[in-house]
Amino acid sequence: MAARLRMGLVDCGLLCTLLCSFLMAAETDSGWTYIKETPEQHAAKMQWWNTARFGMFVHWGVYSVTGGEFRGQMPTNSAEWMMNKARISIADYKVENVDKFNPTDFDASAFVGLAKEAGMKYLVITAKHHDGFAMFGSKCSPYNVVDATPFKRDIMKELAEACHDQGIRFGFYYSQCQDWHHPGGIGNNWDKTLKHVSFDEYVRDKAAPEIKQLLTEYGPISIFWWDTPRDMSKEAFDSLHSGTDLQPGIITNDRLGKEYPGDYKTFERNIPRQAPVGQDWEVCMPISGSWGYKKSDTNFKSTETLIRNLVDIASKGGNYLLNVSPTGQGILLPQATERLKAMGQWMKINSESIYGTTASPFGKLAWGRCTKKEFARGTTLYLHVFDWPKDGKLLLPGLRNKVEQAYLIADWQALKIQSQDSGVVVSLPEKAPDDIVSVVVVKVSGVLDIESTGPAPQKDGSLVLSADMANVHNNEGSRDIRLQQNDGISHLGYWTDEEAWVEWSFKIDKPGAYEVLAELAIEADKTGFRLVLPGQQKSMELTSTGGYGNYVTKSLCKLNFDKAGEYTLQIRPEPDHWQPMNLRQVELKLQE
Ligand code: FHN
Repeated sequence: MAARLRMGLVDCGLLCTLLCSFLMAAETDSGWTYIKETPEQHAAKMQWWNTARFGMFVHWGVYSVTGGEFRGQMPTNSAEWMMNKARISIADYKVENVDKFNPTDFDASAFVGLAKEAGMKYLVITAKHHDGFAMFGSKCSPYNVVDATPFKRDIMKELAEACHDQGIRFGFYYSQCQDWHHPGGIGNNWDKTLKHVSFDEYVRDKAAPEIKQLLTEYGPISIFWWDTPRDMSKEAFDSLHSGTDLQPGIITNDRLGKEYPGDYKTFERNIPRQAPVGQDWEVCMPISGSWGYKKSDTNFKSTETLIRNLVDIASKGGNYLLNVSPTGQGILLPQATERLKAMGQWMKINSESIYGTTASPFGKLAWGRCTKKEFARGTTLYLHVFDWPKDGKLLLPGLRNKVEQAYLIADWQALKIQSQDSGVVVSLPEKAPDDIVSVVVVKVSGVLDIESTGPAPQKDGSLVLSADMANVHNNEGSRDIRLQQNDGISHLGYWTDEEAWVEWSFKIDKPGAYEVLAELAIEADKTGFRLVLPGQQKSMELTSTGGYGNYVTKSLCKLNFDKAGEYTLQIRPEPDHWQPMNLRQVELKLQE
């Protein structure tokens, strides 16, 4: 069958006005194949999102009534998983949680007002989490806040209106696969009263119609946040994803399933050391330990950590989706409220260094982070100083541009600058304007010109590529390579993921043959990896050094650098031969 263009379903009038501003689908013999937007369409759609940089995530459900507790039991996991972890029957969950959900203190305007005060530009809330309970007046399932609780109000409707009134972008989180209440949903293997039906019936009878309702009855929806993808049939994927065609320019994340990368990559709880290349991305993170309100959760991140996380993520070009957990009363704990207000105070003075900025043009900065805004005539650099230098000197390593202006964002105090071989030095006042992060603005003219400040060659031409100068390429999730320290010496550790790799960028001044030496510790009998340089690579197999703490310097091989210049060296695990190792440094020793 010749491919033919087909828009989304449902209302042709609505859809006709959405022409070409969102994903289109071409119907082919094998079913749906989504045609990605053009890069220009994608960039235009993401423009507000890439300006926002900061959003509020909200995990709120009937689990909040008991703060994750069930008849005295406190499951180990995040509170919204209580039904699963405590293997609670649907009947008991109804009695203990659903029937008691009555958040009479909930005030949508005040709630959205707090997000706005914190400097957040968008809000994503759990419309339905894995427990299957709809926090909106679902028309296809009575298992919802309007029909099944004493509260009887459509929380999603109230929040959608409050966000619209206050200029905050609004989005839904929807657990499209896991559903511990519907007999066709994934995940409930403990309640024997559940008479299972097919997953496709769950998609047809609940997920797809609820998604469609959320995307047609709650006004403009800017984000759809899928979660915990599982293998699904192509029909199921297409049925769920086609719902998003109902909202012009809606942004979706990467968690519908492997077929749909979505518009941006998500990281969870941890900030990647390096930004993913060529992708928009967001870190979601609970302000405390649990996503949903958990009575026993006192693990609130400090305001310093929260502000520095926001800065760190923005300096890598990503967004921070900070999660809060309303209680069964519909309010936030004071620990959360006070942190959000404090972040708002910081943003009141410094938000220009976050909103609409792009990633730092520098490598690692000893004193903090940098964001930037590029213009036709030049670039504005925002220097986020975590550690105020005692000598009052702030080095912008390798910067060659002419500096037009430098000042403190807090009070516009002009600052002296000096250009030197190592870069530009900004002279700072003795006292930092802000105890957590002080921002220095440096405006430079012309196209950014920054000399690589990777590892510098030593006098004998040799080079040390240390752990803390490595660019780490991790996959998302907990199996990350981590920069760790033992006895004050950094090493790359926890390298459990054979798809994770590291790389150094450096400059060779003296061409010639170099011996490659590595200082490393191997616990397993042996491990295999490759050294990769442009145009050449060498496979290595090393034997145990006796343990993760037993570092040995091993000669790996000889490499030729035919001419002086910039190079990159990668260390990549050899699939099926890899065993984790700790790596302190690689030395390139020039051979006489
Ligand atoms: O299982 C969920 C979890 O409860 C929470 O919603 C997080 C938020 O990103 N997502 C899943 C775990 O990755």
